Amino acid sequence: MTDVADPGATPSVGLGVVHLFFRNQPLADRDAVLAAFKESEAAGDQAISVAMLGHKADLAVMALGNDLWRLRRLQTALCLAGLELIDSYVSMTEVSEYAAGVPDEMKNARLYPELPPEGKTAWCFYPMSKKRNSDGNWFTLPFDQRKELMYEHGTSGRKFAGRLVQLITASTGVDDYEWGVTLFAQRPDDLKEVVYTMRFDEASAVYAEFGAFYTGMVASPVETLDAIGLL
Ligand code: 76R
Repeated sequence: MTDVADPGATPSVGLGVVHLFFRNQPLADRDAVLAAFKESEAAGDQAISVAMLGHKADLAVMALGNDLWRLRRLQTALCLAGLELIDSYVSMTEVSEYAAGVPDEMKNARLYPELPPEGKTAWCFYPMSKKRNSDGNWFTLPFDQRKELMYEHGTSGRKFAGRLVQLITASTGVDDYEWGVTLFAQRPDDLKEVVYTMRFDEASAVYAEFGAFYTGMVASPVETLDAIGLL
């Protein structure tokens, strides 16, 4: 990571994260898009490219770095390359308050993940919040009860060990939901199965609210641009 000058653009711990969703455009400039990825990588950031399925987007770029100005520069470069930015999500890496007791190594993997995980190219992203309604309010539950529910959540999640990596990034106060959920899996049906399985955990069944789901395959920028027809 390079040194950072503006504290207002630098999380005191962890990394800034931006998920950018683009539609390919007839006049987009392939070389300029590839140069934007290179510049981001050279600056020490991670920018993961994903070839998306369906109408919601053609290309997703998930970028992580400790200087939000650099993330902004990547966004600018991709827009100037002629891609149309059609959706986005802003968040930051964090260690969940329910994981405060885990070993430092696990905390570091949450705060400073190295992405993408090898062999896990099936990808999805969606934002989620915990309910704050009269029929269920996560935030009025005592901490011990929330911790117990998250323990149940973690236990069902660990059944997918080896098949799937979750990256939860926090967005309370900076985007419309409370977290961004990014999943990297071996197979597309792992994505479906983990989300379905967790629906039965009380923390999700009673308290979770979801935004739009996005799905695609992680690949190198070159492969991704080939796949979306930006030649
Ligand atoms: O960090 C850890 O691995 C400790 C256990 C754990 C925490 C604290 C954990 C494990 N999660 C945690 C926090 Mn998760 N997770 C989701 C979703 O579809 C849904 O119902 C929700 C979307 C999935 C699929 C998933 C998978 N998790 C969180 C939080 C933050 C809550 C907070 O801080 O208040 C959210 C929003 C969330 C949502 N979770 C796991 C998984 C999986 C697969 C695991 C096991 C991970 C592993 O063992 O590596």
